[in-house]
Amino acid sequence: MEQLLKDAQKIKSLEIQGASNVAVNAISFLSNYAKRLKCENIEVCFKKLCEAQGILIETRPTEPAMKNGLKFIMNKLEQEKESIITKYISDIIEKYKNLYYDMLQNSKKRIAEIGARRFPAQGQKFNVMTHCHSSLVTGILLEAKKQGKNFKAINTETQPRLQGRKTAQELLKAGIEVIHVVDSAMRWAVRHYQIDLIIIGADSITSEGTIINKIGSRLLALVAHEEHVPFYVASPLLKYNPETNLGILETIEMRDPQEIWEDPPEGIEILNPAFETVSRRYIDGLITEAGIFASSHVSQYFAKMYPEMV
Ligand code: RUB
Repeated sequence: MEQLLKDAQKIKSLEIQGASNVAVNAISFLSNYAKRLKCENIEVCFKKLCEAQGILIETRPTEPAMKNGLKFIMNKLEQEKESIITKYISDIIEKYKNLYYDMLQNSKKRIAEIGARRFPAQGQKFNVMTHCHSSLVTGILLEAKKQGKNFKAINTETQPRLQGRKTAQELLKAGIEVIHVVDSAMRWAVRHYQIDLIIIGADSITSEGTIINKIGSRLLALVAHEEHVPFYVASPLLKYNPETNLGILETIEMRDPQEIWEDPPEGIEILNPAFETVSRRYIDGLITEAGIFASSHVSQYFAKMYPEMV
């Protein structure tokens, strides 16, 4: 358990960051934990695995791709419980971990292909903007670049953890022209660079088609609305939170105030919400592995593609 707690801390502390990355690592941590487990019988094994699942889920409250992945593995295990031989339990977990990993990777590839089609043909100028760091968004931009499309990327630094620098570095490395601005310049940048398209990632999607992403995302969506710039969200369907369909509200993670001000004078309340909602009204399309559609249709597409996860 000690190693699992250390692994969980890597997610909690943001050493491992970004919804997809968090999901991939969390399922690996569960699988590695299972390999280290020594249990006398299957019941004890299940109890320990459920405990580990709970610890991992609690690291980041707004991450359904992780939660869906862990639940996918545990549900599969539950279905096969009667026939499992205790010493082979880790092999079964590894198998379903790999299956979920492949689902995420295949989605990512497909989203990159679909998203890149939104960029005009080679030769035409195009300015695209993003916020924070999303591997789905960088995947689209890298694919567009690979296809020889000509564009500039404008990105925000993303306070307080500056994930925007990661985006800027990845794009630069791929030879993409990057303009990096402070978050409060996002409105200025949209107008100044006459942005043609905005794409952000998502941490969670609710049954109404609201997306939850890094704080600042709603501001960018409102700017897009005001300036008539198409606003897209790139996300695998696996970030849909099926519990929202049952009336449960998605949780917005509040992070340590020290990320904002390490040593503030006494008497100041500092709040550090990690994420915020963007209503479907401001989203022109959700770019998923099933295609581009209105975010309000997410639950139907999710049920169609991943029926056993509903
Ligand atoms: C990262 C963030 C990203 C989404 C999507 O927040 O908001 O836009 O997680 O990432 P944090 P991806 O740094 O707090 O985890 O598209 O890679 O899944």
